[in-house]
Amino acid sequence: MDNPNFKSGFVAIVGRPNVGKSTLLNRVVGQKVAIMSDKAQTTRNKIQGIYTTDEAQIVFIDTPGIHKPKSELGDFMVQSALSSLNEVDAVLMMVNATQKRGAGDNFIIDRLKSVKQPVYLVINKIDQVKPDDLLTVIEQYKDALPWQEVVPISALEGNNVVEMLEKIIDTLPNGPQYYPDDQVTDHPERFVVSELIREKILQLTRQEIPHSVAVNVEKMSRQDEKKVHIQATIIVERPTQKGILIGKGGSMLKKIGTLARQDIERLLGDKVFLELWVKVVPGWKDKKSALQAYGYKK
Ligand code: GDP
Ligand code: K
Ligand code: MG
Repeated sequence: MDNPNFKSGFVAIVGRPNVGKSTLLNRVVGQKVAIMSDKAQTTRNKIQGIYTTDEAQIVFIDTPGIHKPKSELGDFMVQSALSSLNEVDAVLMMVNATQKRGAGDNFIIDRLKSVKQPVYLVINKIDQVKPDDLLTVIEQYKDALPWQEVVPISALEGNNVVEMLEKIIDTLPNGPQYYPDDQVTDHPERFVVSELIREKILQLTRQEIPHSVAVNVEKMSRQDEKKVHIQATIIVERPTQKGILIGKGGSMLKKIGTLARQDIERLLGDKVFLELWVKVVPGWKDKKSALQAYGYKK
């Protein structure tokens, strides 16, 4: 039976890099869909996480950090973040409770001034601050915009997250359940898989491999009932980067593959055979056609 009181809507999460947007999304949907890293700019595409209860459904859009573009790819990121704000029912502006309000926060606040939908200020990482310091942070932001609510949370530990979701649901319009109960993301599994591989590259190679690395899942097919065969290409800009990624006797690539495979197996609930290749494409991130081929669409 259709529930006429069912509420639903789309909610964008904005905030500068590393405030905890992906962590919140992962907590809310209870599955690893947006990659996490202690480095900035690991989220490039809009990733939707879907939260469904008996009464409501929230479809989250995890936007890349809004910041001044440095390349074609950077420009894509800003455009994608800004355009999503005009298509949603509410916006969560996330800030870091352990840091002072800075230029990066102000840049985003300026852009939110034109948003008509309710904007919530979500102060994250409260597990790391004393109550008095939290009050100081609230003081810094409370008059910056006509916030719908100011909500302190810990995305990592879960403090106040359910309460925040209930507040959001209260202001959502009545509407249909857009996605089935068991769906947590509308991105094809391929994209999530490529993001999991990219996450391992960034974790294991530290500074040597820049964020311009791309991962393209070429093939994903079920070999038999219990095994999925995945073939993916890692794209870098220089031969030296290729060397680092492969490592001595292939050791680095093997490490990346093992860690990524474990995460992918958890995601798919199946055994996985993962085959990784490394390819050099000079200057790929400034080429629009390459961006499109690797799945970054405007
Ligand atoms: P994003 O760039 O905004 O998506 O940020 P991430 O979700 O990737 O988080 C960046 C870093 O902050 C990661 O190391 C997270 O583990 C950490 N982090 C996120 N939320 C919290 C939190 O509530 N408390 C603490 N202590 N760390 C957090
Ligand atoms: K990040
Ligand atoms: Mg992120």
